[in-house]
Amino acid sequence: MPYLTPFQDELPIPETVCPVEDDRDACFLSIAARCKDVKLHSDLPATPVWSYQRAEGQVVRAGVGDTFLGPTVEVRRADVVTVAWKNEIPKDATLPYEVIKVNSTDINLVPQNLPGRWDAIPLEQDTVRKQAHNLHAALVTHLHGGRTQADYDGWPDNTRLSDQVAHYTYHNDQASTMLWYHDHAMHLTRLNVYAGLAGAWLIRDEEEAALELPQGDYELPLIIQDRNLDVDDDGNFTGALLHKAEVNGGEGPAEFFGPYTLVNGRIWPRVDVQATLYRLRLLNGSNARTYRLIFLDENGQNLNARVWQIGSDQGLLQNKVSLPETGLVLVPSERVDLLLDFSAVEGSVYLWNTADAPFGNDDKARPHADAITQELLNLIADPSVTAEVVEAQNADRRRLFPQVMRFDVGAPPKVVSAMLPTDPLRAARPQPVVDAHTNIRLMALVEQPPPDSTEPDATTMLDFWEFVPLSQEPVPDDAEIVTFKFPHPATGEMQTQQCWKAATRFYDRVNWFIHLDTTEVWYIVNLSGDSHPIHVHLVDFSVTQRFNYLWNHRDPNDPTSPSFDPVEFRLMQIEAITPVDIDPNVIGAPKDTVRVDPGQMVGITLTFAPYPGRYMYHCHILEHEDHDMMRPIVVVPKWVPHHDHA
Ligand SMILES: [Cu+2]
Repeated sequence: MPYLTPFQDELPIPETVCPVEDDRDACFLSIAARCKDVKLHSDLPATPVWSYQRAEGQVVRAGVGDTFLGPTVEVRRADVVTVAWKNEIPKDATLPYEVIKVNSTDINLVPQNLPGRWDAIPLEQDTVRKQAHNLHAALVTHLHGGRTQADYDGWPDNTRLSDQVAHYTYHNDQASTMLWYHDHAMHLTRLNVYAGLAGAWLIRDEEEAALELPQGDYELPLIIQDRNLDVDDDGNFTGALLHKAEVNGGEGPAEFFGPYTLVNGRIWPRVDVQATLYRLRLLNGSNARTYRLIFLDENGQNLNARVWQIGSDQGLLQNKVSLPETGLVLVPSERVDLLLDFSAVEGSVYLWNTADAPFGNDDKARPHADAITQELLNLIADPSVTAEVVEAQNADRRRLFPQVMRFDVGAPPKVVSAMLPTDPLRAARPQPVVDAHTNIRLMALVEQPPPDSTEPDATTMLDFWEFVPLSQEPVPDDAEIVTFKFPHPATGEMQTQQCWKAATRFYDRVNWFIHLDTTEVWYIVNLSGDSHPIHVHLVDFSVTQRFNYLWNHRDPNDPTSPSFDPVEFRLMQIEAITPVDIDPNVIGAPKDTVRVDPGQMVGITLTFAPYPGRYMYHCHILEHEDHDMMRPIVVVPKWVPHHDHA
């Protein structure tokens, strides 16, 4: 297996750009998607990628090094900015890497851990791989977490082809936070984002400024992603990316997990920091991988208790919380705003991942503290430890390389300006009213086996099952009816609601017409075996409920009970049972992406404002989003008449 040295390359930082004002005082930016060759590691040949690049904009901070990530856009709250999103990828260019599936016959090897096309399904049997050879750039940009008018939200079907441009206007009227922009094209999101199309978007406001947080060189965006690499016939890296997914007789998840962890576009980078307080803006920009992150000193001591989280997806927490020693879980698209004082540490600080992929938040799979320390000490003693050695340490073999990056701590700065802020970090935000009249919506996450799992490249579909109460409309004769039992979010009283399964795929009819300016509670039931990051466009939300549940009186958390399989079982009933603690950094946090663990039913409270229009909610595992774990919603003013389907 070809080898790359960790912590060899300096951490790149994308340049920061602000909009330019034109003669009518409008703020304007132009960002072009282009082909580019970039180093992912200094020992690799250059990698062909697709990359967002500044075409027009004011550079307020130069970047460090080269990266495929787009510029970091920085705006003030309520700045109205129009971005020209240009597709400048040549018409004849095709996706700059291979998309392969592996149907592994050797249970002793985990294909996702290995570079190269070993054991790939032959080209003639792999439909997607053939399609990818003829795949040109059809692009549409979504600003994740943005309160964006529906026309500019990046509806997946509204793509722009080569030489076409979309002018999207963003009002940015929301609390200071780090959003991110990325491609959102229908059935192509996983491939376009994997090709490199992503970047950060910072909103600044007075509330944040009042905290006098570390800024400039002391504020680091850290965008974490995983990738796999192609190799030639001699087993050497070619530099090209490789999108490799496991499909074992249709059982495979087909999610992308790669062995190499990149921060800001570089594999296992290092960065020089001074012995002072830093603000770290983390984003999990991976297609599918969840990280469970631990900061370690060079003796392998866990530093998490000394790292403060001050913000979440949608802005500042009211009170800071320290990171759990068991690790900070970050699902795809989640962001955290951290403060770490390097003056209290000597030598180097390592960022370590302890999560398996796929991830089910199973504590039994969490490595013991001693094992983590040993991993680090082994790597420091011999950075060339082969994959086999590391692999042997991971009994589950679903986490090949634990290292993410390294911070090398130098001297303190001459002037220390930033201090740890005191609580509360911000004023309390108005709480949405949840009462007996609050509308409750029910949905389930289901892994649907492919209709013909004998096809070599058969892929599991990931569906949202969307439910509509029987009381709401006449139902078809063959409707699948499911009884839900759950505590009412306002009163706590057990409710029984009979619903029918009204949609499973993206293009099924719209069911959920949501009144503008109203608050709803959504209960999301995870019937699958892995955690899913669920994202709702337009809104921020709070995670307000978390339960274990029974399906058809069976307990999904009981290992002796069969797991739910939609082919084998007809879903009759879901019953919320024991409450589960919400993570301390999620309680009361402004969120736009929520982790829903297997065997759990999670409640989120959301208020739909300020714009009407057609939006969507979806799983942010991009392979799931592209395979129908995505549904449309329509936000509509109360006074607009509604004509029923019936
Ligand atoms: Cu999912």
